[in-house]
Amino acid sequence: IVNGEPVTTSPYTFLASLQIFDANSGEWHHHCGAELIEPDKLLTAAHCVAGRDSWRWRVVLGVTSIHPSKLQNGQIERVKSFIVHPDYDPLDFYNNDIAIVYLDRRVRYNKKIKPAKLAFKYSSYVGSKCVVTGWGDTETKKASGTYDLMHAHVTKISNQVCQHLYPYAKIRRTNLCLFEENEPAGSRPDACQGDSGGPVMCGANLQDLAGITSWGVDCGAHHPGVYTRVSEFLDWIHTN
Ligand code: 4AZ
Repeated sequence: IVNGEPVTTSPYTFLASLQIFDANSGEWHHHCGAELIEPDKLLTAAHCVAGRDSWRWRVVLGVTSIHPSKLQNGQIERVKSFIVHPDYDPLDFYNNDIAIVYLDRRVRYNKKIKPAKLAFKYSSYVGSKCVVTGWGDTETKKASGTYDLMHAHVTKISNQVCQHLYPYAKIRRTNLCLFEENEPAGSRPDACQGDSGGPVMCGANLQDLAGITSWGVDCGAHHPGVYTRVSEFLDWIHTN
């Protein structure tokens, strides 16, 4: 997250750090965000997991700090498998950038671990503030991920405006875009690398899981963040 703030008491009780084991260092590394939707299922971005084995992955739930010394405060579960959306296309502007993560075991819900409420219908949310959160880079074009969870409040723009700002890309009904036009380039709150797969919350009290962080050109600069619009995938989510 660039130009955001640290999250102190987290309202993002469904948020997980999706982590991969690095056999060379013997360490687990944060790779993407993910959202708990059932005790043993999470949503993430397809581009986080497509074409990879599931055996060296885990999720960490119930923490704001993913520093290795802080993880005993949360729950850690191994990943059993992934289902990537069948129409995911990394060569077509990450079309259908959504995947389901299945866990080995069911996690126990508690005060810090609860499932997300999915946005249940196509809603414009245009002009309203949404919030995006994650452990990704805090500076564009620089590996600068954080152990402490960050979030940023960003205005939802229309797909039409978003398409104008991305003349060479295809912005679809299955996307939504966030962009802080009124801030100068460089100071705009935005998602960044490592926030992918994480949530966009919109609506009353920012309680609807409206989007999943997908892609963008740079962070906090001249281009909106582009997200997978969850409400367009409810049928696929329910059948999987
Ligand atoms: C990424 O590389 C990424 N500024 C995610 C979001 C944005 C840019 C890049 C949006 O995962």
